[in-house]
Amino acid sequence: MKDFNEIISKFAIVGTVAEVKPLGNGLINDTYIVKTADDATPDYVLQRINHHIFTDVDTLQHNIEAVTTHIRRKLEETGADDIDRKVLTFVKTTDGTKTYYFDGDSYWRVMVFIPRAHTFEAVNPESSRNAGKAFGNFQAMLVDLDEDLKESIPDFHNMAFRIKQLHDAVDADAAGRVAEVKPLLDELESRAEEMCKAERLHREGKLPKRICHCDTKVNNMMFDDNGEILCVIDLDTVMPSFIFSDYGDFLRTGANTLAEDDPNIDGVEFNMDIFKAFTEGYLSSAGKFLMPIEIENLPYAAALFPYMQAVRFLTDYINGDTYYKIKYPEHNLVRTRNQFKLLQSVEAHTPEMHAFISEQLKQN
Ligand code: GN1
Ligand code: MG
Repeated sequence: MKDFNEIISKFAIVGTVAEVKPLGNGLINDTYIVKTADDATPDYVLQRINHHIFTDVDTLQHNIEAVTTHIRRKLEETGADDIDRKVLTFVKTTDGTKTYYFDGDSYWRVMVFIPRAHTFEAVNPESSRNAGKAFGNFQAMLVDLDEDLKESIPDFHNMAFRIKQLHDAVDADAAGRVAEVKPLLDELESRAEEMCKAERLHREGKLPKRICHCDTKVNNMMFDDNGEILCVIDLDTVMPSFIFSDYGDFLRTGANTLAEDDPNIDGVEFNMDIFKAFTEGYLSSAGKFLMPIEIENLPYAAALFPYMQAVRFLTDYINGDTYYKIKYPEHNLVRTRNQFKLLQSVEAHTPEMHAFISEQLKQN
């Protein structure tokens, strides 16, 4: 067990640490809440950054600082209230130079805990509409960020790259699991070319990259007591990407009738009420900067993310579970089947999605 007090003492926090406890259920970093003794001082969130995944922590924290500073300035300009609950605040080290600390083994960072805020694992149509508005607004605020952010994980949402990783895993067959998953592999393979459409359009100069969140899972949003969105959290993957990343990854988690690892595969469906509410919210704030080609391809984005996640989970299963935290040996396989079923349901609803979006555009 790490000496948390020692680590926290490297950061310029105010107050005395009373208690440190695990927080949340991310699959990548380790997160703790740091409670301070006095009600007058804020509590904090301490995170050990997974530097096997985020190998360039300096770039990572640079991106996060650039984005949070820019958003804070935007909120100030528009006269927003309660700004400290609407954007994350990272605490500098005591020498004032960095927002992370390396203890010789692990990288740590500290942010101010946002009080009276909640995260959820599931959403309803109303919270989805708010979420759509919030993620659209997040992208809109960053449209004029005057800096080229680097990718904190190179090729993170590059579908062609993810397929190549799957192929490499199959060739190595490190855990001897390939034979067992052959039918799934065939299903994924048959869609590979179609799913690389975004990269193709980008190469042809038709589709831009913009700064996106790239992990818009439902539980990466903070809601206040009234169900309104406060802010978007978990900014590790903020980087240039296609807007499909944020739109698609929200629906992948929010519109799934079950959790992404629920083994009841038959119960997995794409919830069109969530789709409609989220899309309405998203277009209301992002519609003003989106290009027609981005809007036309929103249904493609809804399919792309369950597909990409199925490819990533299956790759990890074949590799012998080296990336995602698992709770039991078949966990990544269950996740893959779940995401594949979601994809099939998205495919069945695609014409309906196009029709809904056309209707929305006529009304706006
Ligand atoms: C990871 O850390 P967490 O749970 O927010 C992953 C996402 C996946 C997600 C699947 C850096 O996110 O890309 O969509 O798990 N993040 C990284 O649940 O790989
Ligand atoms: Mg998370």
